[in-house]
Amino acid sequence: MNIIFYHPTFDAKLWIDGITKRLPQANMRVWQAGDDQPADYALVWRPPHDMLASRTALKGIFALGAGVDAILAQEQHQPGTLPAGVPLLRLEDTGMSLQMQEYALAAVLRYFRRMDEYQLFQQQKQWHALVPHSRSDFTLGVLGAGVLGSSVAEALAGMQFTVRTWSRSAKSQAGVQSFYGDDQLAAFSTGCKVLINLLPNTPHTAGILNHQLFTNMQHNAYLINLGRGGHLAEGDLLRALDSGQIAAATLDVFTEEPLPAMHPFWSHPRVSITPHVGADTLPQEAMDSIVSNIVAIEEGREPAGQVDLIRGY
Ligand code: NDP
Ligand code: OXD
Repeated sequence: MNIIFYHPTFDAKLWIDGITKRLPQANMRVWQAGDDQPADYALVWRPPHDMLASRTALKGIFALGAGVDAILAQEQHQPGTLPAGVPLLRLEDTGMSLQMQEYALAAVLRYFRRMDEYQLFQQQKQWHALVPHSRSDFTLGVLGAGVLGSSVAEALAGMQFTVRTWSRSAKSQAGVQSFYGDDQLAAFSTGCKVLINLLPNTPHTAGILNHQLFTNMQHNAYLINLGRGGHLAEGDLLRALDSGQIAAATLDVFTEEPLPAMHPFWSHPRVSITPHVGADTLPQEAMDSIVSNIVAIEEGREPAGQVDLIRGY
């Protein structure tokens, strides 16, 4: 079995050693330009067009992350990036859910307990107690109720917050109110104090964090974007921060990464930035999952995490 690997930053040796330890029959190599030798599987992140273009004999392409918007966008611009008929598989959880729960809880509790405001008071040497937020007014909305969104909703509901999710299909999750479909987006967002975005970036969801959505929320609401930069209408957020519609935002993902030095988000006093670290790909967990999927394919079973190319996630 031949496996090719391409990732712009990951430690290739760690991945080759890890996969071949789990699958001793595998012969794995880093793909280099010009390599057109046979391969059965590919493990990739933002692969060069030439890597996969003519490889219709592949049995699976494994994206080394949860979101597949970059590789699908590449396919749009350079058709053939993904060879026809080859399944594209993504990472489902593999240790990302817990990281997302940590991030979302940290950001929500910082706003709920007004830590961001006390931080500013400290800079001014102000000893001033604010009125605590009330849980009953602090409705949390999670956009996306998939692997990561549902896990975040569960953690927040476990902290006794009122939690809603929004997805394409209806969900049934203890302690969480499910809204679904375009028709219910307004009802979902109306009255939310915090929105946490964990949608995949697709043509349908791009730009969804916009003026209309912000005005449905409570005044002085909070935004936490953990999905993709393409979900956010940046100008709308800056205007909503100016008007007080949005009190503060925590942003982990951006249209252009790294965020350019001149971008107004960097110096905005009510924008908190992290460098796309909501949930990292954990190599050992990811390798376990990829190898069990390869074994499934080899044994003729359905692998997990298959991307629906039409839906875009
Ligand atoms: P899933 O595919 O498991 O979940 C996606 C969810 O979004 C599903 O609930 C789906 O609805 C919903 N959804 C998709 N399209 C629509 C739509 N048009 N209208 C309403 N709901 C929609 O993905 P994951 O939870 O694994 O990951 C979500 C995203 O998180 C990734 O795509 C990636 O962009 C981002 N991410 C960010 C990271 C970071 O470090 N910041 C790390 C990892 C991921 P339904 O369930 O009905 O299909
Ligand atoms: C991912 C990401 O999709 O890193 O895994 O954002």
